[in-house]
Amino acid sequence: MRLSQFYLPVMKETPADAQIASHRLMLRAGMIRQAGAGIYSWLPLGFRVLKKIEQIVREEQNRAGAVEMLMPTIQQAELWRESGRYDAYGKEMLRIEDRGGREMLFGPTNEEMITEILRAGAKSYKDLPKLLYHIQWKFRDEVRPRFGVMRGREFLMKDAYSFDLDEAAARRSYNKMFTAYLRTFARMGLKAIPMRADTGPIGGDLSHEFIILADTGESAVFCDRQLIELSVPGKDTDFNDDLQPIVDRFTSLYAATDEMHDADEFETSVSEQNRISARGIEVGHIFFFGEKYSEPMKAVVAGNDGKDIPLQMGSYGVGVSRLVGGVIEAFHDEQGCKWPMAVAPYHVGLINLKAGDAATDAACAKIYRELEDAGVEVLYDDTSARAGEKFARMDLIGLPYQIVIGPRGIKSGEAEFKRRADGDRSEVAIDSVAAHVAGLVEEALRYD
Ligand code: 5CA
Repeated sequence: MRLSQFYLPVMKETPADAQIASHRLMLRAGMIRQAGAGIYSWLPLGFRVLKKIEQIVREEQNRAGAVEMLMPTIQQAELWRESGRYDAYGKEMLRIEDRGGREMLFGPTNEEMITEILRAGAKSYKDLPKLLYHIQWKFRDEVRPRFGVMRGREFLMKDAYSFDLDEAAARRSYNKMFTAYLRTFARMGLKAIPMRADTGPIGGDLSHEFIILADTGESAVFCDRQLIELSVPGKDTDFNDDLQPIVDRFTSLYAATDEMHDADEFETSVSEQNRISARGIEVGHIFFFGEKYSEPMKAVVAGNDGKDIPLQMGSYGVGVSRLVGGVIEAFHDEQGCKWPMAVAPYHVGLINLKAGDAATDAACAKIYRELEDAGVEVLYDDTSARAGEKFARMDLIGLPYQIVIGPRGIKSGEAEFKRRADGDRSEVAIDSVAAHVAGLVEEALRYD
């Protein structure tokens, strides 16, 4: 992509009302534009990161055996009356009336709708288990939308739902999602720690929040330092195996959110030097709630003996749009973002220091083509901006690698190569820089 063609409205000033780094940087780097309180447009650069995160979530859901579908954003109040949540959900639910006076709502979550879908289609115990998910915009009329996409009113969520015949089978589904989440966040470069959590308006009695530690996080959390060092299950994990040992490994060490914290247990079970009391960002939340929805909504299947079996359910959320902010909180400096390769909007930034100079243009065009041919995603700064402005802009948007080409380098046959993560710079021969960088990108994109 040529920058002259792209839309990248970067801001030089720091936006006054943005309190945390990710919110400031997303505005400054032209990733989002506020449309209303807690509602954002995703500009081209931000949209690319959102899509990369969404795709990692999707790949790991699929690997775990979940099946993708899509439910609408607008739901009927009727459905929510069946579960009793239409009134219970309170002011967080955005209620709408259509022209016929029918009560509708913008979905804050989809337990009711998916239960209705299974109720209509699954008739026999032979139709279970099922594990379904979608990635869809939600709306919650939050009291305090803040921190940009971190706590929005409209936000993108992956929500999965499991349906099983008994509690033991439901636990197996829970364990699949638990394991998939460990992998999902690790692929984005994040260390997300599963913590015992409160279930809130979703309900149930078994629940974990996946938390990344960050000073700007909204939740107070407590955990054992050893959790940070645990290695995440590899891509050869067989999701049809017994995953309980994996779950046990992560849940045997102390980790709890504020609401579930037990100060006495924390002190007795964790040695003093391993105790972490910190703040965290909730990037995922999983629940097992048995018959909470299937019972009032009469979602049953016929068992082997012809008797009705109520569906045992769980639900599993990932904050896809929140993760864009979460990754920035984990990877940035004063100058801007420092994207991990897996979620970077482009892999490489190519800077032309003298656009309009025939030799420099030709050298850049050649490198640009070679990189694209090698499958590398390149943002080519072919604009006439000054060098200083180009460097600052490239650091702000934080692409992992930069290649800089100017008349001086052309004379000596050298390009400058810069790694954004640590600022390391080196000279690479212009003729081989594309192949060299393509190799590094490929390596960085490899994962276990
Ligand atoms: N139905 C269940 C699981 S599918 C559910 O809705 N769970 S949740 O309420 O915990 O939301 C799932 C995830 O969505 C959270 O872990 C969080 O990462 C994200 N999320 C929740 N509220 C917001 C919000 N206001 N802005 C951005 N992300 C949010």
